[in-house]
Amino acid sequence: MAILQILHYPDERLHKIAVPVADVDDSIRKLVRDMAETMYAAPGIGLAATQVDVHRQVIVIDSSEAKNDLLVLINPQILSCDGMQEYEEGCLSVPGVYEKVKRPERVTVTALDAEGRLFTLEAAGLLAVCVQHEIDHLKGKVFVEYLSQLKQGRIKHKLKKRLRETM
Ligand code: GNR
Ligand code: NI
Repeated sequence: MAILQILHYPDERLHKIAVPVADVDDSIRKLVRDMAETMYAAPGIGLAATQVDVHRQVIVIDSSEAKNDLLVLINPQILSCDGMQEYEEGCLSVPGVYEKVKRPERVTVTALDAEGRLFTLEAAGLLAVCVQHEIDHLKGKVFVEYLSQLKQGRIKHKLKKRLRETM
């Protein structure tokens, strides 16, 4: 297993569009294991392949308290969503920034698991937030893009400054 390097906003590679996985093979299962290790080590409750500069539709999530419920979503598709909730989001690609984002409260998603089997997930609350946040990453979208231009500019400035200081 390996800990992968996570891209930091405003890296333009975070805006690449991930392509679907044609075949869930051993190389994809290795990517899933490495992404899970990276997510748990961070620690985070989700990670999209885009964040580790792999532009394939692969997501890992574990929003359980005990950190023992790994969810793997390959080629996820949102079938339906309803309701609305506001949640203070964070992102491993935007360290130290937490901002409220409004999203649907419930989503129904289909995806392939690590064995390539199709399944349906009905998510609500934090899990629904996380699923939507990760699917956005695969589409090249970072949660700060839901914020005002003013806030986005401030966040870019802050992260670029921090990057300079740690070099
Ligand atoms: O670890 C994470 N926590 C989190 C909290 C609120 C809303 C979304 C998230 S996802 C984030 C990990 C991450 O950046 N995934 O892309
Ligand atoms: Ni994120």
